[in-house]
Amino acid sequence: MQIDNLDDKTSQVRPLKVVIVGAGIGGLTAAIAMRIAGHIIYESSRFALETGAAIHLPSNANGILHRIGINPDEHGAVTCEWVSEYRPSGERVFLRDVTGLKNVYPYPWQLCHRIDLHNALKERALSEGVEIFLQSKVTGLDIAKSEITLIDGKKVTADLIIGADGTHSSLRKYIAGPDSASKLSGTSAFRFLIPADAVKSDPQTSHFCERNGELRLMYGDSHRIVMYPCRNNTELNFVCLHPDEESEGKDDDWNQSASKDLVLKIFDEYPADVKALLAKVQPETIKLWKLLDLAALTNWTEGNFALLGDAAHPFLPHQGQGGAQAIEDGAALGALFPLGTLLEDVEDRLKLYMEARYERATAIQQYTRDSAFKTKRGDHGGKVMDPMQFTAYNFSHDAFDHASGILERYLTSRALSPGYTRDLDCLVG
Ligand SMILES: Cc1cc2nc3c(=O)[nH]c(=O)nc-3n(C[C@H](O)[C@H](O)[C@H](O)COP(=O)(O)OP(=O)(O)OC[C@H]3O[C@@H](n4cnc5c(N)ncnc54)[C@H](O)[C@@H]3O)c2cc1C
Ligand SMILES: *[C@@H]1O[C@H](CO)[C@@H](O)[C@H](O)[C@H]1NC(C)=O
Ligand SMILES: *[C@@H]1O[C@H](CO)[C@@H](O)[C@H](O)[C@H]1NC(C)=O
Ligand SMILES: *[C@@H]1O[C@H](CO)[C@@H](O)[C@H](O)[C@H]1NC(C)=O
Ligand SMILES: CC(=O)N[C@H]1CO[C@H](CO)[C@@H](O)[C@@H]1O
Repeated sequence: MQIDNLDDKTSQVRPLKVVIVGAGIGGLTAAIAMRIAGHIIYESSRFALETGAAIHLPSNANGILHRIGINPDEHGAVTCEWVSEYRPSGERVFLRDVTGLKNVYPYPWQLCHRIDLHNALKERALSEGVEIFLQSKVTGLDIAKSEITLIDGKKVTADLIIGADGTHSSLRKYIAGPDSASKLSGTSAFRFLIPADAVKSDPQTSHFCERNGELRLMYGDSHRIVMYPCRNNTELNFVCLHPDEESEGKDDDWNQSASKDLVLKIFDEYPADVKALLAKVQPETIKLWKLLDLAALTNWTEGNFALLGDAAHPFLPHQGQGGAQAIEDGAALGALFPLGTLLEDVEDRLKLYMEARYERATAIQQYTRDSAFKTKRGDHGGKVMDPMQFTAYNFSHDAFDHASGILERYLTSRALSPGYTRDLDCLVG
């Protein structure tokens, strides 16, 4: 990674030099949102671990994407039209038509392939002039010096450093101490995609595709299958949750494989049509993923450094808000660092970022934890939750407007404080 001196000679105010560590969903959103605000951003990451599977874009995240110039419709996103819940016996608990949500919330609730979303963010960031340096693992941070160290030993200083390096964050410990690594939650997931055509063409499974845009939850006591379409309804995304001890995966590997036999064995209590559905998976595409969790950190910021996304608040994937909350963090930073932000204001702006984001992200993090199922090794979950219960709170929030309001109130009250009213004397001569 290489840093040039990119001072903007045409502007009186030197743009802040912002370094973002990690070009995932949250880091890229922050880069684009802050770039639009006029700053110069650097990203360091590797992209090597991008894998398939889909992600929720609820209204609250979808609105942010539109605001930064990304229309998920153009990237194969499918609007969620139905939500259903089934028991492993096949018994239907409910089927809800959620098309009416479009009349309530400003943006649709969509389902998007993660790679398609990531590519869209990457392209948008590059077109905004964001520089992304790959293969640039960050290995150290000195908050007092506002400096990061790269794997090759090179040091880079910045006016603002954002740690957006995901759930396995290596920068989190600089704020939260050595015991802040994400912990195993006791739950693992198989993740894979199955082409919709393969499901439609088999009479035993075609009914799984009878409705477009259906989020189908097949929930047992300690086994859950979550199925939803992406890529214009041409692919079905599966997340098959189960207790860790049934698959015994490795702890720290996003790209580990598992056999089809193991998937079918663990979901053996499900009816024949569900097993016929699961059996359509191409074995080499099955990924096994151990879900990590972390108690809420007390603080995400110190000096001119802040954490964002999964680095600040890793999520269990039970409410489809993990990516969305990372996107909201990025939007809030964009709102709080408009062009002209002074270096001396950075630290206070990051405190406003905490104020804008902490309560909401932490509440949603707790909600997803509660809605997990109980496992032998985990110490959470088991509360009976209506999966639709918190949509209102989660869906109508506009993270950019919320943070802008906080900034406006802060600037107004600061302008009235003694240190600043002195500067107003010139107006009264
Ligand atoms: C491979 C993968 C697959 C996922 N699949 C799903 C899914 O299917 N559905 C879902 O809801 N959620 C999924 N998640 C989680 C979800 O994407 C996150 O909740 C969301 O992306 C949070 O965004 P983030 O930017 O905080 O972290 P991430 O998107 O995880 O991005 C972190 C980035 O930091 C980079 N990085 C890490 N360490 C360093 C370092 N030391 N130096 C430089 N760069 C570093 C990583 O390479 C990565 O690009 C997945 C995450 C990953 C990493
Ligand atoms: C992930 O695993 C597959 C095989 O399962 C392999 O082909 C691929 O190269 C791996 N990707 C990474 C980034 O390791
Ligand atoms: C999905 O459909 C849209 C609109 O028809 C199209 O622009 C887009 O390329 C398609 N995307 C994918 C991933 O199939
Ligand atoms: C977070 O840390 C910063 C800097 O150390 C401190 O000023 C701030 O008060 C802390 N915020 C909270 C909510 O503890
Ligand atoms: C986690 C969380 O804050 N959930 C909220 C979601 O929305 C409902 C309805 O508005 C609230 O009552 C919950 O508190």
